[in-house]
Amino acid sequence: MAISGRKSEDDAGVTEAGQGGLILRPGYLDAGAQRELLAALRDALADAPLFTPTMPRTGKPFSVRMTNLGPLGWVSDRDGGYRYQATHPQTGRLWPPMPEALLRAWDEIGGYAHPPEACLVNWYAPGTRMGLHQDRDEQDFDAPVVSLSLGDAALFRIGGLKRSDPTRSFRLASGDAMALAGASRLAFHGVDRVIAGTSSLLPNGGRINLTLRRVSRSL
Ligand code: MD3
Ligand code: FE
Repeated sequence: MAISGRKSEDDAGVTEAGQGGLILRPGYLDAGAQRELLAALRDALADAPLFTPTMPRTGKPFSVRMTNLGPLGWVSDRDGGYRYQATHPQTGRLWPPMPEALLRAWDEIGGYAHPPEACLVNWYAPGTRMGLHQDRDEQDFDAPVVSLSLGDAALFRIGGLKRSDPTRSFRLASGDAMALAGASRLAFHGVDRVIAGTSSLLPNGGRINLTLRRVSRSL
């Protein structure tokens, strides 16, 4: 497809004033672009299968399963903790490349001069949650984080720089894109729940979130 996934220009991005740097683009990927991205992901997952990260020290498994695309991938296990590395923890192979549609989303929504280095693929089986956390394993907090959602909608929650700051929540639906920059980059956030039956993209339900990140500092 030529310019896949671009809806018309008039569904302009929503910028949250009170939450500096949060940009929401509902319906960024149309149905065809969602299917194309899913097909590319299926190929990538055949090479870099989903794995279950475990918590540093305790070894408690995450409820979300993950894999990565691009030069670096985010991993976690009991002994090594949270980190980025170039290889899949189980296969030892390099992560597959990011599909073109993701690089385009990074440019269009993130608008950052340097390319993304990691695309974390989160797989939420129906009923899975992700607790409130900050993303701070990167060196470059000036770069935005760009997220794309596929499949069932999620109730996403975001607060401030302290865990105790007030939060608000909204739905992220299949095809929605979001960028977090500036003050939002280090905001606490999480996924309260996945809302079954809200998308027919994935035949058995569930949700995929793709998070594009810059890891290294580029001066
Ligand atoms: C807000 N993923 O992988 S994506 C994560 O839906 C993560 O899978 C969620 O939080 C998910 O770390 C949320 C949107 C997102 C990504 C990074 C952020 C929101 C963010 C970083 C800072 C603030
Ligand atoms: Fe996060």
